[in-house]
Amino acid sequence: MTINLIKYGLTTAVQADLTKENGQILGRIIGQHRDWYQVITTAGERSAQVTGKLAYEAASPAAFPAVGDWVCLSSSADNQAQIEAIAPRQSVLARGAVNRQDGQIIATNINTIFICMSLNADFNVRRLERYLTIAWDSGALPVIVLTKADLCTDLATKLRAVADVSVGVPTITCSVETGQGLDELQPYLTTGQTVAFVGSSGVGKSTLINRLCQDILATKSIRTDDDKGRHTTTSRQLIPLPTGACVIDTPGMRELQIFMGDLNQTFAEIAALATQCKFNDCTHTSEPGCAVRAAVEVGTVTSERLQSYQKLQREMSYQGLNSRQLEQAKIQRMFGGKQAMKRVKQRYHRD
Ligand SMILES: Nc1nc2c(ncn2[C@@H]2O[C@H](COP(=O)(O)OP(=O)(O)OP(=O)(O)O)[C@@H](O)[C@H]2O)c(=O)[nH]1
Ligand SMILES: [Mg+2]
Ligand SMILES: [Zn+2]
Repeated sequence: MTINLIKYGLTTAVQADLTKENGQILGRIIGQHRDWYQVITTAGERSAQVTGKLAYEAASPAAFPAVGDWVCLSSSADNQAQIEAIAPRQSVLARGAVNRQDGQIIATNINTIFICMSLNADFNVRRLERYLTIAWDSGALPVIVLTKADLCTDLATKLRAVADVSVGVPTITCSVETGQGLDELQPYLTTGQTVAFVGSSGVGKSTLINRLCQDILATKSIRTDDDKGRHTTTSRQLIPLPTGACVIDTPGMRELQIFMGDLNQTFAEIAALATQCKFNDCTHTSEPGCAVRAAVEVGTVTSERLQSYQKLQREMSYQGLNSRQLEQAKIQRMFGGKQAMKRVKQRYHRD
């Protein structure tokens, strides 16, 4: 059996970037489990572990392979495949800061991120802002995929709410029930492309992926298990599509934490207004001459939007702080200023 790795997203750029040593073979991580990886190679699927050297030298979770990585494999004496090296990553989608211990890579080497959100119960633009922020930071292109259009009765209102927080991001409205909008996904699903599906649990990511597979599989009259999409996804996996692209299915994340990400891109209008605030370091809370609060007052920016921005900004400002510094930053925010901080500390010391 020979597998054509082009179906798994191999490009000449990847090949040029990778330095394989004698005897090593090329593979792509298609599944990640507790302590082993599923890797696809021209000779088929292999289960593999990282070498002791790679694990020993790893300074953070980012040093370990993730789904989407191109890797160099070797075989040990007992024919167990070993991951010796990871090729430079073209893009990294992550929650948390990947150079820290609590960071987590969701997928790598992706061209497009389908941020999936359903048009019924799950609809929440505040959550969309979070996903957009980590997507902008990944190096891949975000696309908003609004699912379950068949269950939506106020589409125009919801589309306006999405447009308000996602200037310039392509938005596709679709339904697996009616087939609406599915063809609009196709331009992102051509040969050599890797697309990651992210979004809350139950929005229909796996159902959509199954449908994208089945459309062609059906012409080959292969039946697949109809129920497959109804099961919640438990691990990330990379799947080649009949269109030539490959997709990464991910489990819905309950609470999407961000410590990094380009807020100024997600909140472009607030960033632009902030340049007109009287103070450079204006927090848009109580400073005089604040252009952002002025905009909230006249209604060009909603107060929910400003609150969401400030909340994410606070999360991000904690990035890179250790737990003690984090506590201090919180106390500082609660009590304000250095003097207050001093008083709080003195009180603690006395006790
Ligand atoms: N009415 C309707 N239901 C849909 C549509 N797409 C998916 N569903 C249903 O939504 C439910 C959840 O779909 P999944 O594909 O498992 O959701 P998921 O995003 O993969 O969820 P996790 O794997 O838990 O992250 C299933 O019962 C689907 O049948 C749609 O377009 N319309
Ligand atoms: Mg799923
Ligand atoms: Zn301001």
